[in-house]
Amino acid sequence: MKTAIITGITGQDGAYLTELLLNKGYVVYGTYRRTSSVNFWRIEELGVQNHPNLHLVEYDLTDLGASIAMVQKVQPDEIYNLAAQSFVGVSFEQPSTTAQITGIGALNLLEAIRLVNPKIRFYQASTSEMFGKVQAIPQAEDTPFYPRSPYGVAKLYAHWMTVNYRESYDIFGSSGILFNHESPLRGREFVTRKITDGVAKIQLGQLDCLELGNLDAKRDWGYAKEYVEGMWRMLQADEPDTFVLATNRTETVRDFVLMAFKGAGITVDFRGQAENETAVDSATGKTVLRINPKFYRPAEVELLIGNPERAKAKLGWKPTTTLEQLCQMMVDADLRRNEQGSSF
Ligand code: NDP
Ligand code: GDR
Repeated sequence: MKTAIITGITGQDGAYLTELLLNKGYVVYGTYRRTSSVNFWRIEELGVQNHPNLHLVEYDLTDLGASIAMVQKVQPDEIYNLAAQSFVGVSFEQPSTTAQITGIGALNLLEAIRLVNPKIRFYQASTSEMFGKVQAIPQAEDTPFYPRSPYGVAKLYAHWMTVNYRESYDIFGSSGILFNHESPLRGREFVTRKITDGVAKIQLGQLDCLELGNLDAKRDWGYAKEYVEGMWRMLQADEPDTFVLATNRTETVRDFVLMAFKGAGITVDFRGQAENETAVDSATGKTVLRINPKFYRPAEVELLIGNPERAKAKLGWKPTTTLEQLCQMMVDADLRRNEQGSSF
């Protein structure tokens, strides 16, 4: 029976990975931060919060001493570092906090592994945001990095630290460069969930109009549940490495808006341009989407599309859920939640 530490168990990926590892017979130590109102809604929704092999550990990634103590106490076989200040928009407002959590936080865990037991396998949640400004299409493991946000820069530091500890201390540290992955458990601040939640509320008469920023940004969106399987495969491989996980399909935010409205049975037409663009319900003539410039970012990542060939060849990993299926799954979940008055 293997033991794993998952940092960030209250997040989307933490919840799905917890479910996956418990199903595989692991003992899981899932970390969460102390706050005045900790929220375990995701692992509750997956029905794993009371699993006998799940232990919840209070832990803050920015504390080196706590990192060493936790690794010493748990003596895990594997550590999955999913905790981060993960919202790109907020990283422009809080660059220093983001650097501490998202960048130095990973280093703290690597140091803990080096000092306590260098045989522990380490997964670092790296991101397509490290590619940032387009240098190649599609982006693969050898594409040059050009991050466009304090979040992307902090993640790049953590990525290179993982590579450096692999090369310097022979630590099994793998870095998964994951492109956007979504699900009904996605936080509502991220654009796909914001859209599906807003569309569901509009359908149910609980909201008049959705407000978004840049509709032209293109993203390679996959299904989170499939991506956590890829994380696990990376730590079962013979050698540590860097892997891209992506679908190799890219769509605009506008395309996702259309898809979500369609999924809720509403047909919309886009009118106007740039900051004056709107979407109108073609049956009622009501404006159901407008642009709010406050959702634009100081620097934008315009186009992401990933090449997952290495993961396919070396890990046997490939995504199967289409964007249409994913979007419909999210719309249905948000229709159900909003009908029941759920606040998540
Ligand atoms: P979420 O934002 O849903 O979850 C982030 C988790 O990190 C939460 O559990 C959060 O806790 C925790 N956390 C934040 N700060 C700290 C801290 N100081 N100490 C301990 N824990 C902390 O992210 P996702 O699940 O979507 O993503 C998982 C990881 O993968 C992140 O590192 C993200 O940057 C990365 N990633 C995500 C992608 C995606 O498309 N989802 C793509 C590529 C990379 P709390 O609930 O208390 O805030
Ligand atoms: P991203 O995801 O920045 O790619 O980071 P997000 O969903 O926040 O934005 C995607 C694109 O949509 C545009 N956008 C908006 N975004 C938000 N959040 N809200 C809006 O109203 C809005 N309008 C337009 C954005 O400008 C952007 O271009 C996610 C996170 O999960 C990261 O942690 C992860 O590393 C990357 O995906 C891969």
